[in-house]
Amino acid sequence: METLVKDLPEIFETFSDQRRQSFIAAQEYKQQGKPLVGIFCTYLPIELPLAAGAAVVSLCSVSDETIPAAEQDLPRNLCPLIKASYGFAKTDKCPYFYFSDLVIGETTCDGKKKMYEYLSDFKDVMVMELPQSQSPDGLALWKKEILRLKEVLEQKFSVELTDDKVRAAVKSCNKERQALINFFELMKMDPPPMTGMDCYNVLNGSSFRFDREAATKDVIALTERLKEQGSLKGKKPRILLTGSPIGGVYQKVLSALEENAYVVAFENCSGAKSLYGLVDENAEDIYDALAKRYLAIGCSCMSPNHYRMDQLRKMIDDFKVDGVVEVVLQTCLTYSVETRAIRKLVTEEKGIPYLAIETDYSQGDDGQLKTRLNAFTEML
Ligand code: BJ8
Repeated sequence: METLVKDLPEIFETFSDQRRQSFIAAQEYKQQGKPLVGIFCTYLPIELPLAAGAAVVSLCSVSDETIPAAEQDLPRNLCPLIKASYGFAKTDKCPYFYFSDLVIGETTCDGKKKMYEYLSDFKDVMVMELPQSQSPDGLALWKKEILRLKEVLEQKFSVELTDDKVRAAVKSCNKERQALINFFELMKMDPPPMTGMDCYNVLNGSSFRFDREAATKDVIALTERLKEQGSLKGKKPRILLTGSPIGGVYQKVLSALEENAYVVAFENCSGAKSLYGLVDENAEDIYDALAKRYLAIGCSCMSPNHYRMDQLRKMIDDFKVDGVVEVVLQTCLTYSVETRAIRKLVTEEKGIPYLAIETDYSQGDDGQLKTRLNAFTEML
C-alpha cells in the first residue's frame, strides 16, 4: 500500500477491505506451494506456524450468510461466531478455510470445542488443550501443548522448527505487535486522531495481510501520518468496548455509538487481548516465554479472570474513558456471566457508566440496538 501518497480516507478504506482482498492473495500463496494455517483464537501462538513457513489466517466468520446451513448440524441457540464459522467451512464458501492445510483450534468455550469435532470431518484439525486457569499447573500444561503444536507442525509440513527459527518469528511478531500498539495508542489523544471505526478496520485489516513485513511498514507509516494530522475536530464522550469478538457486529455497534461518541479503546480480541504483551525474546527457553505471554490473555474462558480485570482498569485510566460498553454475542455464556463482575468494576470502582448488550450477526436488532446505544452515549 502506498501509505505515503494516498490520502487518509483511501488508506482506511484499503484496510477495511483487506479481508476480502486477501482471498485472491490466499489463492496465489497456495499456488506457490506455501502452506496456510487457519486459526480461531487469540491464544494460538502464531509464531510457531510462521516459523514453520506457513501463513496464518483467522477463520472466525463475520457474516450470517451460512448460519442456516450450520443449523442443520448445530443447535440454533449457539453463538453466531461458531455457527457462521462452521457454516462457511461446511458450504466451502470461505476461501481461507478452503485453502487451509491445517486448522488449529483450542478448548476455549464448550460450543467451539464441540464444533471442532465436526470440522474434523472436512479438514485436518488439531485441537490444543487450553487450560481454564492461569495457575502454575495451567502454565505447565499450556507449554506442553505448545510443544505438541511444534511436533504437529514439523510433521505436517516436513520442517524442523529449530530454536533459531522460532526466535526469529518471535522477534518479527513482537515488531508487528509494537507497531500496532503504537497505532492503537494514538487513540489516547483527546479527541482521537481517527474514529473507532477506522481504528478497528486497521487493526483487523492488517491481520489479513500475508506480507506481514509490508503490513507492519504500512501501520508505522500510517501512525506517523496520523500524528502529523493530530486530533479530529470536536470533543465527544470516550467509549471503551469490551466483551466477545466483534468482527460480525462491529458495523452496527460502532456506527450507532459513534453518532455521539468516539470508541477510543477495544479491550476485546481485535484490540488489547491480541496486542498487549510482547514475548520475551531473550528468555532462556523460548517455549516458556511463549506459554507465559499467551496464557496471560484475559478471556472469560479463564477462571478466575484477573488479567481481564487488570487490563480494563489500566485501559479505562490510560484512554480517559467516560463509559464502557460490553458486547456479548448471543449465548456466549462465559462473557455473559462475567458482565456482573465487569459492571461492578466499571461502575463502583471506576465510577463511570456501563452498558451490556447482547446481539448476533443478523440485522434484526439494528433499530433496537441503535436506540439503546444512542441513549447511553447521550447521557454521558
Ligand atoms: S481469546 S474471546 S478468540 S475464546 S466462540 S467464547 S463468542 S461463545 S471467541 Fe474467543 Fe479466544 Fe476468548 Fe478471544 Fe463466546 Fe462464541 Fe465461545 Fe467466543
